[in-house]
Amino acid sequence: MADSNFIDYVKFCSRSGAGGAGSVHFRREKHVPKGGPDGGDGGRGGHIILRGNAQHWTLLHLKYKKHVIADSGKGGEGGKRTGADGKDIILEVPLGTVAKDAETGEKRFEITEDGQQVILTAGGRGGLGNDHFKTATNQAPHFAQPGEPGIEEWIVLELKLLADVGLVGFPNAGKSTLLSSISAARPEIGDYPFTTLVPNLGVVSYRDEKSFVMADIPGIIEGAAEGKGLGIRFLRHIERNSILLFMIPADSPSIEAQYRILLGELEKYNPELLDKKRILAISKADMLDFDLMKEMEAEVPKELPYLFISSVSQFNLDKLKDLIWQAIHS
Ligand SMILES: Nc1nc2c(ncn2[C@@H]2O[C@H](COP(=O)(O)OP(=O)(O)OP(=O)(O)O)[C@@H](O)[C@H]2O)c(=O)[nH]1
Ligand SMILES: [Mg+2]
Repeated sequence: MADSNFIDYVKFCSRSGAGGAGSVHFRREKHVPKGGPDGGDGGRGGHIILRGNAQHWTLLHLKYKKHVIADSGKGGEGGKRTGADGKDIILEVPLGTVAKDAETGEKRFEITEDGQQVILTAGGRGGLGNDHFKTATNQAPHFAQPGEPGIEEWIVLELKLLADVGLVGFPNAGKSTLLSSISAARPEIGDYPFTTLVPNLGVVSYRDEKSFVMADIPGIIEGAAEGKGLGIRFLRHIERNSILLFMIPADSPSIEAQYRILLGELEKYNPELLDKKRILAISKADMLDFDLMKEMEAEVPKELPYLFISSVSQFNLDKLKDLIWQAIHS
């Protein structure tokens, strides 16, 4: 089975703490019979905060958290003492985590750096103590501000993988096989469609200890944008990749037609995906002889660099790495 511990979507209720109430208090000292107001401010309610952590690769650790609740701030006290703030709750998330409002689907922010902290749900402000409300006409205010309530909201976190190259292809094109032959990743491989159900990442080492990261995602088919096959849920993983490697098997009836279908599905999902650099790998070239390869070259789309490759015979895999490396770094 594919790694079912890969969780790239979680939904939970996020509740920040209420602010503490401001205090109504008057100074009492031995020789000051009618002391002025000295009620302190209430403390801030605890925030719910997201923090980027490069050691995390999935949202699995948040899967069973349905409610995340921060403490309220404490009330202010006499002697202008401010109440303690409610404790913040910090959720560690992998880089590439996008926070959204679950009800509207609206994107709030994205965590892209290790240690980056962003407040997801802000704690309520503490109320001001009566000390703040003294005026010329009211020297002894008997009121203070209440604390601001906390916020309760449903949040969705989605993970986009941070890879340099994203593999795009129909099921069975040989994407997982390529990843396993040029990296240490061991995705499942099968001679049936939709072998890959969750994305896999692999680090591909390149000349002189250089490397890049490749993402193998489930195959997409015509109509994916309308939910066919596994749909396009996984396409968000390639939104962050700097280049796209299209993979079409050499035994396809028409390379050009398949390429156009894939392109069309990407465009329907997010037209910005078409701004990325593309490379075409015509896979399973071990099934072709040299003459057939020459013949097929005529019908390969000319708008992008292409290579015939074979993961089985290792044909052109080094050249493919060169091409990818150049595209990433140009
Ligand atoms: N002859 C040949 N067969 C290959 C090559 N690469 C992959 N295959 C075969 O093609 C089939 C599909 O390979 P996968 O790597 O699972 O394909 P995929 O694109 O990951 O498929 P999905 O995960 O279903 O989207 C398997 O039976 C592989 O053995 C190749 O270079 N040559
Ligand atoms: Mg696969």
